[in-house]
Amino acid sequence: MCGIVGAVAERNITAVLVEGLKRLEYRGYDSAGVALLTEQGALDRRRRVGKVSELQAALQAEPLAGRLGIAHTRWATHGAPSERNAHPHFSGQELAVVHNGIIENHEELREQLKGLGYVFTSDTDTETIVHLLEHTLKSYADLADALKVAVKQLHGAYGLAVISARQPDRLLAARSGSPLVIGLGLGENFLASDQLALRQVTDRFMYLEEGDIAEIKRDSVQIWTVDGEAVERESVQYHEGAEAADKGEYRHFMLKEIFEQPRVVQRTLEGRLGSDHVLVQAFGPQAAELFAKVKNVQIVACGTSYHAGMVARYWLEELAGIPCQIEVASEFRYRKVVVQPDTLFVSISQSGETADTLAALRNAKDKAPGQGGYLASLVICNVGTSSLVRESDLCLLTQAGPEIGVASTKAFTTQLVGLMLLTLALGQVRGTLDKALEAELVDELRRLPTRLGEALAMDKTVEKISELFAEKHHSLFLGRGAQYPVAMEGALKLKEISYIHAEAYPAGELKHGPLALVDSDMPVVTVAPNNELLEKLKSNLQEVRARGGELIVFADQQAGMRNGEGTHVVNMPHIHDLLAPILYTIPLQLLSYHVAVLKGTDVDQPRNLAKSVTVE
Ligand code: HGA
Repeated sequence: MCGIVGAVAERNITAVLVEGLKRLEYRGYDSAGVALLTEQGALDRRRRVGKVSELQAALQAEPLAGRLGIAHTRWATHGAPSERNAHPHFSGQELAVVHNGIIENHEELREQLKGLGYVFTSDTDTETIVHLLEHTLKSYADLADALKVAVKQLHGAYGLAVISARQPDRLLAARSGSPLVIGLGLGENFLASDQLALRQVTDRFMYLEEGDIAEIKRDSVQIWTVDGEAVERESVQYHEGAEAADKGEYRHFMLKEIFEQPRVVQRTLEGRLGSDHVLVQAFGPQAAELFAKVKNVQIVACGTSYHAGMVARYWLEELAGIPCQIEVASEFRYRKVVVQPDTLFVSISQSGETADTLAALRNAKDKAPGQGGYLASLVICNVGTSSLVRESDLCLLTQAGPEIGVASTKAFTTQLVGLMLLTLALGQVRGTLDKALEAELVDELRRLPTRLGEALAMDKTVEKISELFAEKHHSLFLGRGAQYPVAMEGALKLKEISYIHAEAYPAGELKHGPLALVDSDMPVVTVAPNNELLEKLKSNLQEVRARGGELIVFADQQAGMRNGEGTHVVNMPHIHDLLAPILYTIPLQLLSYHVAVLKGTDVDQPRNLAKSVTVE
């Protein structure tokens, strides 16, 4: 959520830090700040509430230059978004810290440090870190030594970057629960919470692991484990072009990402399909052996990823004959669960750093298989270097590429593709999936990018329909079967970016309550399956029309649904029932996008939300 950027170089690095922040802005953006060691050898900072552009303006009005610096975009967890709470935080004039995460024992530390005479100037948990470190420096003169000792007293999660005016040749970093990556340059080195921030300056990266502490100088990097043991971390070359952080011809990142879906779905399928079957090895060398033992699946995820998991439950039970349970991670992690023998734990996360999902995985791994624990863990994730990927036994990486829009789009559809591959692989290995059906679905998956392109071509039709929402404050989304979670995802998108209250219901539940809300001010959006549930759904729609509700129906062109008074039917390309959830997501994404544009909201950075939720 928050973003960290740091640099140590022989040139002025202000522009590098600010550009890095801009690239991370999508993660969290209530305030931003930068601290530099100036030519006079003192630390100075600028902090502003709002977007990075506010900070940029402040830097233009009052320039700041230096060769060592740290910067931050904040998404407040402790203390309101305000200038005094914005990072970097100082202890005296010689030590500065930026922090991602949460220090759980901050109250206790604050009392202790106040007792030692430290004066707090913010309400953040982060400020306790900088004073604690200042205090530790009194006994351990070297910054790295002091940091190693100080972090031992922190409970919670952190990614930290530290600079000191007394040791002007180094940038210090510590990671526990929040990702950090070192960018390696020539005679200069960098640090960030996401490599995306640094692709402007380098394509060589070194990922810190849990507990690592790093001392980064212009021409060297030294890393220690949590126990103080010196370690080497492999450096890797990043290949993808830096264009991902660029909107190109599109007005918003969200729209660009919606239109990328045929390509990224194609990429997610690449190398994973045989002629008539899914390649099980795509899940890792031990996958076949493990999958053969799976008797149950437990899915855990948050937000949009949770909706992907809900679709997968229909697939896993129908296609692979495997009982499947699904729960949101923030609940699951705090609940005593009874684990059925031979249950595969599946997590889903775009970033692979979602704090609740990661905590759920760690809990799940507490007990050994056979002793009340899970058989194994598998993650469907978009970031190969993330904590969830590193800590799971198996993974399937989606190939969505960086997703900048806070409202998830291409991450969702590629997750669905990953989950369909998982379903087919499990069914295949366990012998519960009909071979002819597998071949048919593999064929359909190959055609899916084309179908998605056809759905995108309906953009103008959907844009026209979005006008129906311009003056509305509430709406209902209906679906049945595996289209119910698609309706939930459609409602979430509309809420997130247009701030219209939207709720999803399985269409059969309408008469058990929500029908009371239906009137001409409540548009009802329906994703119609083209299966045995269609006739039942048609009756549900009659119930809405009879109350004067305006209907927007996305239906298969072969379903025989017609436009009528108060009923707007959008004909969708024909697709296999089982893949319909992926296709029908597209018009719902477009609908929320166009409604948000009409309403004039901040599409890519909706209020109160942040990407990659790395705090609880
Ligand atoms: N707890 C710190 C940092 C918050 C954060 O990492 N958000 O994503 C603060 O509130 O400033």
